[in-house]
Amino acid sequence: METQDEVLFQITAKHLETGMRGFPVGYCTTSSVDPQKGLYYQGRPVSELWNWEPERVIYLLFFGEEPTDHELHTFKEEIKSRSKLSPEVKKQINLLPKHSHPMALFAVAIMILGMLEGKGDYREDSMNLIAKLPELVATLINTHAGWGNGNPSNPSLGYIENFVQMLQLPKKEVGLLRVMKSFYNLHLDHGGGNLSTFVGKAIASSKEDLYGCIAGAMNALAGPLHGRANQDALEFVQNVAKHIGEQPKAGAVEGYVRQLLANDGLVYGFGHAVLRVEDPRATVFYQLAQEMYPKHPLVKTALLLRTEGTQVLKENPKISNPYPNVDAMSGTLLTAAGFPFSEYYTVLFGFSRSLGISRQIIYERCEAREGKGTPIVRPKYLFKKASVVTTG
Ligand code: AMX
Repeated sequence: METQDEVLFQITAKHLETGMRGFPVGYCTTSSVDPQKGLYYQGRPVSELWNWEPERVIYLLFFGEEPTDHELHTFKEEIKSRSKLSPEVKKQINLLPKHSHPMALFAVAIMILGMLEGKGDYREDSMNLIAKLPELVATLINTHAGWGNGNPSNPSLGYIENFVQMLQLPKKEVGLLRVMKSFYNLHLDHGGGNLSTFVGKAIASSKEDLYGCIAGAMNALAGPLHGRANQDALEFVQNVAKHIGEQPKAGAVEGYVRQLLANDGLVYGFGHAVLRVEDPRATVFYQLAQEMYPKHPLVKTALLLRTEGTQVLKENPKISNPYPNVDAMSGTLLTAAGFPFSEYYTVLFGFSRSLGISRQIIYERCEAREGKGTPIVRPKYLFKKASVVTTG
């Protein structure tokens, strides 16, 4: 633990307008991100627990310890008993405009849930939100995609099992459940300072209720530099594959990336604000894809991008991290597993991340500073006269 007078970070003028990169602002009691080793949940590397039962990982993050079999059973029952979405919430989700991006619907759907079922208690609302998200997200995707009402909820199947069976997919592949479970487990939390989590906690510092905080956090996640990178990364891999054909070669991939960067393009799925190595979550997705779908043309392209993309990005010294991040392979893997609907990828990310954000909000509102909670967020901006903007 730090001593009260210890200098943790020095802010000089060069740190202004850098997105607060690396400024320590508080404690995170769920997870941490090491630039060289990646993500840890409660001190355990995600490489150890990505293929656990999702409810076990949720429990670990929420309560700080791996559950005993009895504790896990009781927790599953608790989630089951809270899981039903009311017909009114479903009706309102069905009425939302279908032409918008699903992330906009997701944020609004969370607000609707809060309006109709919010209790105004962070712990209670978090547990209800987590329990109801499988049905809420399945309802949202089914209605937005025009796939019909989907199968009724059956929480006895298991948390992600129930979610997948509620999706009214045109066709279900055998490997989808395994991929969805690993996707869910690996997106649950990512330290305290990632944008959506920080935004959620900043909103909570005004004592807004949990639903308002998570809806705001989802709007932050919706941006292409953050959560929506998983949708853009798949579209990027598809574009590369379209240009270089179904039998991709390293040289062609390298040439494509080089040209993209020469035109100031972004290599989606690469780079990170904190990590300085390949994201261990991406490593898991690469391994799964190689094991489950080695012949899929997009998998082959994404694997070539892993090496060639990194090589070309390394040549540019301004890029702090030339390695794949979590989004580099997740969409390609979901596509190979029979879920090629990229506009829903960020919703799947948010479905999972809502857990970590909710738990961190509980800490900041109900546990930090001996239960008093952290004060309202209020950083300082220095006045600077803006240059005159002329119109017309
Ligand atoms: N392709 C092209 N240029 C890149 C790049 C990439 N993958 N990653 C970084 N750069 C550029 C930046 O745009 C920046 O350019 P500028 O100086 O002209 O503004 C410069 O390199 C320095 O950036 P950085 O310090 O390396 O990264 P950052 O902390 O500012 O940004 C991130 C991190 C993730 C936004 C950035 O790497 C990026 O835009 N990557 C592509 C989008 C992406 O995959 N996002 C997902 C991130 C994970 C997540 O939240 N889901």
